[in-house]
Amino acid sequence: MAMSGRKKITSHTHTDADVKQAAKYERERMPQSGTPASEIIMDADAESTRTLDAVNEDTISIAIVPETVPSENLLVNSGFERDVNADGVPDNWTLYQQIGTGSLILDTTDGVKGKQCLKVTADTTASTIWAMSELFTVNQLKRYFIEAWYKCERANNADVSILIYYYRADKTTLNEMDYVITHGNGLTTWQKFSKVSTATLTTSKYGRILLGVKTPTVAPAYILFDDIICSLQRATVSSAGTVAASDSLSGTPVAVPATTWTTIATINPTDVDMEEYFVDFYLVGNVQRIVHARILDNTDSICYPRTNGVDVPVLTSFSGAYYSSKIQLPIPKDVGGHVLYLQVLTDVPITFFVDTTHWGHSPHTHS
Ligand SMILES: [Ca+2]
Ligand SMILES: [Ca+2]
Repeated sequence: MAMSGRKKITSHTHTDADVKQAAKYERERMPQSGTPASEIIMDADAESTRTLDAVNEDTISIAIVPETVPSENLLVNSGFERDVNADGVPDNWTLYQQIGTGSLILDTTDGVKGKQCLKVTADTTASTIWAMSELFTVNQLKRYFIEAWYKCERANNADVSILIYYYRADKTTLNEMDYVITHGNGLTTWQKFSKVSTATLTTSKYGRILLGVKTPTVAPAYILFDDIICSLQRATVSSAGTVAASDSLSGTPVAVPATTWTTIATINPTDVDMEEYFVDFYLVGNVQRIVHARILDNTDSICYPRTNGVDVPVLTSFSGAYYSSKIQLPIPKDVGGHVLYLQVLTDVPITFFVDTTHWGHSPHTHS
């Protein structure tokens, strides 16, 4: 996990070699261009990142989920440099002859990056021939950044096609598809095309990229592909998409019975492409007491804070003249579109006023 590299950077005992190694590690984890994670971690914002890590890992040990590391390319052998079994076909890519006949081979004489690329050929003008990637896991309603380099045998042959298939949980039932480009006109020089695709159906659990030659105007025809990216979409700049929302102090007090987790505020995050979410809340109670507090992600049926799958509610002490307390709870994942409940538990009945502020954060970026 990237966290091990990040911990090394934020240590106060690291050496220059450690920092260089960790920075290299972080760069290699980000196949897309943009601000390397290492810059974010080591620049002036490092203090806030370190504080967050300390909260997550050391104080309450919230499990880090994949969504919180820099987005990675979900494709295996995305540059077509690997052919371990030396059969002339790039490993991890499969021929799919949807209509007619064609072929899928390695081209060892060209490529936009490295020494090799993929060559997909359609034999006739009726052929639709694809190279299919391995399956990768997708999350419902999340956005995926797809980018591909391609170079056509013939210019303006109306044959460039790239799409993403989304599958149901059984990995075989096609649930929805999204064309990145279809019947596109390409050139005989390397071109790049990119798109953000959304898994719109909640039942879409796996994805796969298809690179193809679709019913070319003149045939046979081939298209070269190289340096393909499909990764979870990130914000365009750090914390882009953040929408801080503040709910004014509740005019209606909420009566919380003893020994029952009770919802005292409902939160609807509207941010997009964030990696983590924060809920600040200010409670005023009519009893001087210690209470438990947590966030219930009602969409995922998971409570935060949590560690190793176990809920770890925070304790807060109400003291002072107004029996008040201010708490911040981090949620280490993208909860955009989810419904969050702020809940408290007490051993005696208490009536609360609550004021919440909440916002998303995106420390890693996607240019
Ligand atoms: Ca390559
Ligand atoms: Ca092979």
